[in-house]
Amino acid sequence: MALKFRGVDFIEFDTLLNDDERLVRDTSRKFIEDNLIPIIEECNRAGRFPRELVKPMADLGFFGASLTGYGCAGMSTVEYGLVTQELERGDSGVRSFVSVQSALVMYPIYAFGSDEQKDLWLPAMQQGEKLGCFGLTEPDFGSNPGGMRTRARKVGNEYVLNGEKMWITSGSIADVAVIWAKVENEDNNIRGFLVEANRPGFRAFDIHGKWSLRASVTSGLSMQDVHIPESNLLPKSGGLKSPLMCLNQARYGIAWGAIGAAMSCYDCALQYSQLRKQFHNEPIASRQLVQEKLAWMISEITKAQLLVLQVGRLKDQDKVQHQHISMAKRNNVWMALECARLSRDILGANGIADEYPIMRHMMNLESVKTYEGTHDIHTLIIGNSVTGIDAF
Ligand code: TGC
Ligand code: FAD
Repeated sequence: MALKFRGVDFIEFDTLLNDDERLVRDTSRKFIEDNLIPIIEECNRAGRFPRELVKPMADLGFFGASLTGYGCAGMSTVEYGLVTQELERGDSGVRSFVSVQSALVMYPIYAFGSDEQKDLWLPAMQQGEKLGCFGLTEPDFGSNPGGMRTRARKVGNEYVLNGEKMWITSGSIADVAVIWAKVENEDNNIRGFLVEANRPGFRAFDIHGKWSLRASVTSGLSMQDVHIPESNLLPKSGGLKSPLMCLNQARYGIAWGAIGAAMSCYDCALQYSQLRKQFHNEPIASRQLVQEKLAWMISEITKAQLLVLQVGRLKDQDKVQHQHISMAKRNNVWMALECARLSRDILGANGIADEYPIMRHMMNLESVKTYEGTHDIHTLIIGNSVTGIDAF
């Protein structure tokens, strides 16, 4: 039984949005409803990224949406957040693709790149003609990227890169990878490099057997004596702070995206509970235990909306701090995962079938809880912020 999404707004949250924000949200919602919802279960089963959506998403301005110039849409950060909310209501994997292209590849080129790099890559990436990936995590360094082993050595007017990156979204479909490496002859300073996928010695291989983010490509990257010209160094990058600045952009989008996944689960469970009858021929929605689950979900979704909207408003005013974003990512992804579990429960056995979106969201959210800083790493970031004590 297909249940059509009806939107979720308990406290007239929409009145906190301006006309432009509502327009962006509604346009994104319609796009997802018309183009992603009809194919996502097939993509999830097949483990297929819906590449056919790249061009239409580019046409709607989804890539580099909050950047200005280079053909980018120049959206406010709240508008960009509403786009990611709608994308993730469709599927976390498709939102992941957009997050990486926008926040983790276009943003570092925009923030740390030379004019030549920006002119070369940003318009093509905005158009979806070129795709990117972001290589920070390594097989032995996930939560602690500062320990990375990937090295760059300056030799004449080139850099030579060696190392391994792991769990890289869009790795094998990317035309260019933003690779973070320690520069040996620069005191092991962490710098960002643009590595084109066709460079000799660069290899991307897909990670198979995922139970999560099946509609997204996840890869490992191997670099063996990859020579790149010095013009491929992101000149304004330097230190671990640079990749962490990119993560702030992406974590913010995830905090909105998770609300989308939660809305999808909640609205499905609510509609189902009103239709499903057990005992006395009455809907399960009439039972207190079911209502408690629905009340918990709508309360948490509403609190998550208010939290991320405030973080977005601060970001638009250039007042946001990274611990604010950590709180929104941590809370909203946890909240969404709990909503997925409660919604699955309300659907009983039907909850495990991919006729409904819930189990797919639940599996996806397990990755979302881990990537971009695990739930517990964000706990420690907030703990550090309030106590001043580093407990990593
Ligand atoms: P630490 O000494 O604390 O920090 C190093 C420097 O960075 C500054 N800093 C930040 N700056 C901007 N934004 C942030 N969020 C920042 N966090 C810290 C810090 O002030 C310091 O600056 P300075 O000037 O003193 O040098 O570094 P640490 O090595 O102790 O690590 C701290 C920690 C745990 C917070 C950090 O390493 C971390 O966040 N770990 C989690 C790793 C992570 O999130 N990886 C994500 C990989 S990408 C990904 O998952 C993409 S999934 C995409 C998708 O498919 O959607
Ligand atoms: P670990 O760091 O080994 O952590 C394992 C457990 O230990 C976690 O529960 C963690 O919270 C806990 N832990 C670690 N340190 C501490 C501590 N000090 N105190 C308490 N607990 C601790 N990375 C990229 O660079 N680019 C990408 O595009 C990308 N895409 C991804 C896509 C997917 C589908 C997934 C699953 C991951 C992706 N990642 C990517 C990697 C992701 O960022 C890492 O998985 C994440 O940072 C956690 O690292 P880890 O998996 O090595 O776990």
